[in-house]
Amino acid sequence: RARNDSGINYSFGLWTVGWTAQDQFGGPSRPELDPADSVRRLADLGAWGFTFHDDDVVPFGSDDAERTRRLDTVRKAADETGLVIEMVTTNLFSHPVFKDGGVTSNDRGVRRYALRKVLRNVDLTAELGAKTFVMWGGREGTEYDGAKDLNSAHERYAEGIDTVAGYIKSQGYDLKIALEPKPNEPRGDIFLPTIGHALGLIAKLDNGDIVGLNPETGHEQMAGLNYTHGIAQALWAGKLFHIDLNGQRSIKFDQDLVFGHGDLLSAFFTVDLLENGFPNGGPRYTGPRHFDYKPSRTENEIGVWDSARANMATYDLLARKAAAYRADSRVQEAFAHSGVFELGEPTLAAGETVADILADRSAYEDFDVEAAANRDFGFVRLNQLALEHLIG
Ligand code: 3MF
Ligand code: MG
Ligand code: MG
Ligand code: MG
Repeated sequence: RARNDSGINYSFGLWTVGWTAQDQFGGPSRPELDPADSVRRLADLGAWGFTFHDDDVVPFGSDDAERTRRLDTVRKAADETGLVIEMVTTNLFSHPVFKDGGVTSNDRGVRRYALRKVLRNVDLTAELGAKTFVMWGGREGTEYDGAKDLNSAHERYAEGIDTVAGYIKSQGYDLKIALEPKPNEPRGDIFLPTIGHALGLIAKLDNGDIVGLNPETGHEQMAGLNYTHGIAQALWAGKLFHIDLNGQRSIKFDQDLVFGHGDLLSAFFTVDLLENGFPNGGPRYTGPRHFDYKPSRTENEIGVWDSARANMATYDLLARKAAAYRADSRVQEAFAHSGVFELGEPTLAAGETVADILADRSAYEDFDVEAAANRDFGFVRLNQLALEHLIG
């Protein structure tokens, strides 16, 4: 059920507000939060759901009794507030045992240990009723190209994901895996650096039907790529299972800014796609609007909750503006002028064969190349209308 006024299902990772703000050059600037308290605070702010890594709730190395006790406090907070535990993920990056990766570590013992940690977490995810299981391979990668047999590394990555997906099926769990691409950080180069790379790996899996993507705004932008294009291709492929929304300002370290605090125009088109779909119809994203951001290190607990609220407020604003943009008759006319609807028409007519187009003189011999080259697509006018809706 939607808790906030806009009716949009917002969700947060507990590691976002819970980040104690340590970085490469300095220690924590904030105290640890109690995860159950964070759930209650997020509920007060109007969130609909939350997500977490195993280690966000149960510190690494806890015994079974401690694990049960800690998980119960979060489960109770979810029950009390009505917040949905919609996704769970595994921390295969913090402990130094994973310094060369989890499922692609050169050390086979580490790979087997990583698989056990993931499989245990799959059981927990199913027990909690979450429907998505994210796998971000933050340490799966290298600093040096000679450090791994890169073919074996991809074989082991596929083996690891297939083993987990096969286990989900064998247990009859109603659960899908969502891979999260990222180009670098913490490794110099991470395997599955972009949405496209991950789609390529999924296509090779035996159990790829239950494996899709969890693309993060900033991760694509760190590679100089277009997030909206990326999630569009994932949608087209039927693989957009989940999303990590945030902000990033150009190609640099992973900033995890509030959604919209990076490339705002790009954020507008992301929201336009998520809320309004493709202009010519097609697959829609139906999952939660999930934020994976970090309250900046400069903020204390006031800024933590202000920034959490800012993600939802910004998304709400953009959703309203994107709705007005689509409803504007000038925009619909500009779409028509620009050929946006024309692109929805198949290039070959119904029943037309390659032989037919080869015989069609109007398609080539008699085609007026100069006239077509002179066409005004009006993309600038269309974009200006978007901008005016965004900032007007
Ligand atoms: C790192 C991330 C991760 C993933 C998380 C699973 C710590 O850049 O984005 O957050 O999102 O591991 O979703
Ligand atoms: Mg990030
Ligand atoms: Mg991140
Ligand atoms: Mg993420």
